[in-house]
Amino acid sequence: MAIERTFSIVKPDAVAANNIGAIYARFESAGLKIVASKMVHLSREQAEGFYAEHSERPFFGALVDFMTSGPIMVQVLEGENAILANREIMGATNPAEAARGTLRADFATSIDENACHGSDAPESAAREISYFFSEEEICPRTR
Ligand code: IDP
Repeated sequence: MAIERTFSIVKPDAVAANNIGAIYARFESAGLKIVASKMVHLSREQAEGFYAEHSERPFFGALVDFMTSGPIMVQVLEGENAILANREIMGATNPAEAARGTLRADFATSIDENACHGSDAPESAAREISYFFSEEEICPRTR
């Protein structure tokens, strides 16, 4: 199986609810390794750039408001099929549709405030990782 890297965010709602550790525990217990991590408070420009593909959607303004409402944790996860594995750990975008035991079922309150982000493909993972991290900030495990 392929070892991949994916990009992940613990969104402002989940940071505010003190769920950083609970969410990181889900990644680690699923075998994903955190190889880079930091807390940031996005500017509007950073949030708009990150979600540029959604700029024409009706919810774009609310999404930027939410993503700049408080600090977030950004992290790079590494492991076998990490992109799909993380999407499965997260669950569906709308927590009302998310499978039991997923992050969004357990920690999200609405589609607008849905606790976490995870890249959906290798191309977006590479782009999103480089949006937040330099190569020097990523620390592959040596033991
Ligand atoms: P994803 O986060 O599961 O990959 P995307 O479709 O890429 O979902 O949407 C990005 C984010 O935009 C979602 O996580 C959610 O916060 C927000 N979003 C998506 N669709 C809607 C919607 O219909 N109403 C409100 N917010 C939405």
